[in-house]
Amino acid sequence: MTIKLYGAALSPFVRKTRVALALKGIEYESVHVDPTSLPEGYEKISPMKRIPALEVDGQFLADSAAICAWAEKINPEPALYPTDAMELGRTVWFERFVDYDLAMRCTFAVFRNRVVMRLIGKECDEEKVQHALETTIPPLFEYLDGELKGREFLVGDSMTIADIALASQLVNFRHGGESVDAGKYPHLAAHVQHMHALEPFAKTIEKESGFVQKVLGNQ
Ligand SMILES: N[C@@H](CCC(=O)N[C@@H](CS)C(=O)NCC(=O)O)C(=O)O
Repeated sequence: MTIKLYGAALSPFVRKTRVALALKGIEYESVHVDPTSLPEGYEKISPMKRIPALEVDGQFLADSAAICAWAEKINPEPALYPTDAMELGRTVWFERFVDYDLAMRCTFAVFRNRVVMRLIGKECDEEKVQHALETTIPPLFEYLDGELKGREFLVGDSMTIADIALASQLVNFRHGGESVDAGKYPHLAAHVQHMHALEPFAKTIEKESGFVQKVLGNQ
């Protein structure tokens, strides 16, 4: 099987996919695709022209959720999706909540302004960042904190794709110079600390942080 993963470093969705593939021991070739300057014909690979996308023997899959679901079937161990019906439903819900609602605020408001804008030579809209930090992020963190109370993982007793998706978005929050306040959200802060210390997150964060610091230091 020839597998190619199209994407770029710093994308939380690409990182999520890479972590899942690494945990499952699925090997692939990394193809760098910058979403701001896509290769010609990329819409054939990803109809909405987003990263990540996967190519398997000439067939394509777009979206991190689709790629991770594929990986689960290709290599079921370690299981990242529960077998119990309600637990599976809750895992899919948290993955979606994190990839859309949390991403909108932590990645597309905070990280994009603080890091990506600078990377492309534009101004950071700090007002947007502050609005996210003060208004739109707190209710989501509160919800996640409540869900993690007394638990190591979001669903069941082992790591699922929901934990990986959450930890991946919070890497971008961290690159944006922010962290989860352990005083306000102790359970969420403990979860992120635990997840970010695990491989392959730890090494990835170290590598990416060096790059982000360089970008920010060059301003
Ligand atoms: N739901 C998608 C989101 C992917 C996504 O938004 N990727 C960003 C990079 S972080 C992208 O490609 N943006 C370019 C665009 O939307 O035009 C997934 O989970 O893969």
